[in-house]
Amino acid sequence: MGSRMGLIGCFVIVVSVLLRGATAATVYEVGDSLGWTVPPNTTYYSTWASTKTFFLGDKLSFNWTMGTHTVAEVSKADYDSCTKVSSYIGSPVIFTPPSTGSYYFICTVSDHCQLGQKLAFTVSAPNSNTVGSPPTESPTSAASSLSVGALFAVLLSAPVIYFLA
Ligand SMILES: [Cu+2]
Repeated sequence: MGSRMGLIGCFVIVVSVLLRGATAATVYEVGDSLGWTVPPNTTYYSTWASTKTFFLGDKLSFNWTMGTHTVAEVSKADYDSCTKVSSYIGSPVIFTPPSTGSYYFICTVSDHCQLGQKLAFTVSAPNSNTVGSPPTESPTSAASSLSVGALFAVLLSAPVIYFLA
């Protein structure tokens, strides 16, 4: 009875892992551990964004604990010229992109934007590996199905080990 429950439990875990992989939205901490602040260099946030792929449904969390900052969504022109516009002032500011496309954010406090506290990123449609996507996405999906397969094998082998012991 106990081993049967174990098998069912493993099955439930595998199914929920598979479902999560298909539908989970990611919450990105802007700047990771640095948060949203005046960065050590002016390319900090563009470098940060370049390491991520943002999909519709993901969220970006602008967090800061030190100093005074704002979060302002601006046009590309205002992003480039650090134009001061109306903005959100409380931390954290959680932004959920409403559609695919490019987004631009700056801090409007003092000269923070000029010092590099600005973020530009592009949001893609989920499952965008249909039309017009670069073939470089294939290794990523192959890798993730590999890891799911490995997890599957580990979970399925667990009850067997239990029986032998
Ligand atoms: Cu600032």
